[in-house]
Amino acid sequence: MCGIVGIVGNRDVAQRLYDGLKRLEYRGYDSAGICTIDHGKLERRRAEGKLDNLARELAQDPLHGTTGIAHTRWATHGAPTVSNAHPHIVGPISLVHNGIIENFKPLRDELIAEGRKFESETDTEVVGHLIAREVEGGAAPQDAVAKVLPRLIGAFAIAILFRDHPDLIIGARMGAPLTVGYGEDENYLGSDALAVAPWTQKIAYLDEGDWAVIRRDRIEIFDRENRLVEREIVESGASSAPVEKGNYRHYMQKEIFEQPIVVAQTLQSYVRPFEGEVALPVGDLDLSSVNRVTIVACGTSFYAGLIAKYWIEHFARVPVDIDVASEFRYREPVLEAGGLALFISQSGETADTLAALRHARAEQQRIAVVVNVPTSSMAREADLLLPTHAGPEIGVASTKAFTCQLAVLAALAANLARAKGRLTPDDEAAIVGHLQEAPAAMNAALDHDDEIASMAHLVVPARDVLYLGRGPEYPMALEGALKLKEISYIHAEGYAAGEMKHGPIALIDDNVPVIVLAPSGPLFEKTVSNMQEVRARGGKIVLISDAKGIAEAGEGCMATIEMPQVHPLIAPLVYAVPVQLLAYHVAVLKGTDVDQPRNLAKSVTVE
Ligand code: HGA
Repeated sequence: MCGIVGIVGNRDVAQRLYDGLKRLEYRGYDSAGICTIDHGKLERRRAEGKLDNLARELAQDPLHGTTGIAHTRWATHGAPTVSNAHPHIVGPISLVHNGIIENFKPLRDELIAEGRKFESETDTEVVGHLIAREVEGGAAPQDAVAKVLPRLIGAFAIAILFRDHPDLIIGARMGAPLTVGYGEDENYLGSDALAVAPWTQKIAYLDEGDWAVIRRDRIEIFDRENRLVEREIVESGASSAPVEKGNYRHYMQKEIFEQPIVVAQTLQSYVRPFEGEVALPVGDLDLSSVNRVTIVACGTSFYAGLIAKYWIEHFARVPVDIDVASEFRYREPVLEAGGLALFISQSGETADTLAALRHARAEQQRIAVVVNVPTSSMAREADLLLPTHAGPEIGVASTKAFTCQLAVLAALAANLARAKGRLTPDDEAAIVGHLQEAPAAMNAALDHDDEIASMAHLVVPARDVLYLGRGPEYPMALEGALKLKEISYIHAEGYAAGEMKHGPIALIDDNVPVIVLAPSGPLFEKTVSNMQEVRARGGKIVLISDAKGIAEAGEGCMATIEMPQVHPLIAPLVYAVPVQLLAYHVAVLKGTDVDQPRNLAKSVTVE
């Protein structure tokens, strides 16, 4: 979500801070701002909306100064207005914040009772006042921060500038990521390694409760007990090259088309095609002793987890519980010690999923994570790290990270099945063979792009859309509906095809397109029966199936989209493609902001 960048530098920083924000814009685009210290004054520019608006402000009225902080906001408290935009300035200090201060109300009441005046509706501003109050009372910056941090409840990463200390930024984290970067005669801070990648590859990740005093020539890190600590300095490996769109109109489109390659790359780490074996880097984690798997994730990653439930139960015959992360912790799940808890997240920073991981750890679970950022908090806290190799995903609606997650999860299901003695070597070789076919089949699905683009207009006028599927195509139906909601702003619901008649069938009329995902195979006839029930009530159907399925059931449909004939195991990877392309083309026709849809942000670091 919100992105933070800071530089304690040896030359003007505003342009570089802006460039840093550009790299973080996908995290939030409600507003953006930069504050520097210039000749003993805090100077700030802020703008509502996308970064281009801030660029215009900076062009009209440039900022100078060699130390500064910057922020791109995804609003939680207070509308996305200029007055709520960060950095906030309170007397002698300025600060930016990612996260939520849960006890902001009593703190604000306390500060207002003392006569302090607030300029924004944010939770963040209370932190500014608390620190400013200490500094105005004569405290040194470090003492002020050490005094205030224990009063904050919630999740935060903050960066603070002190007007009277032009060579200083203090950063702190609790529940939201923060990184410090080591440069030549300059030092940096960022909400992830990507933010500081053009300036340094030498970074340290702050631990929970850490705070860092960053000066031009040194960085000191303190833990939550205010003890000076060392945190390992690592090579970030983050690319400093901006991710380009190439010949594509949108990042999302590019990322959809990258899927065959990145899925193939991901599979390379998990299968040995010549030996016909799956090969997970399980280390000393004994999968044969796993008798229950608990999967926890949010959004699209949750749907990947739902598909994995089908696979793990089918192949390994190990029961799987699955929860959305925001519910998991609070419903007091019963977890037997030694169980395997599996967390799925593109960023590896999703606040709810990370909190759920820590809850599972406290309940003596073994922790496996599927993440796309191998340096993320979840990756660092896992017993078993299963990275996807999707590369940076910039489009806010997840596409390639999702199919790479599916590739890893299929390999995990097979590995678990082998460890449980449920797979013969021939079965295993067959699974590996099917997985190896996925990239080519996804390519074949992409060949239908033009056709999908030209039928998208059938969906554009709809106010509501239903997606139906059975088996692993049921979670795909949920994902299809989510994609439509996210980027085309059409209300869509995904349903298990057999569940239609228990309620949603009442919605059917000729204004509600019903998109049916039905690869031919064991569940095909059943899904087609449900489709007929829709048709009998005047429903307009888009059938996504293979040639055989379309030949059997395509007649009378409003449209059909033909997929290659594939083994049921890889059907979700292949059927993800038309589902994504359809949402994409509908969104383009509707003229929405495909890569940065309203109200959404990538990397959801607040609960
Ligand atoms: N609560 C702060 C920061 C929001 C945030 O971190 N979003 O990711 C605000 O609303 O400004």
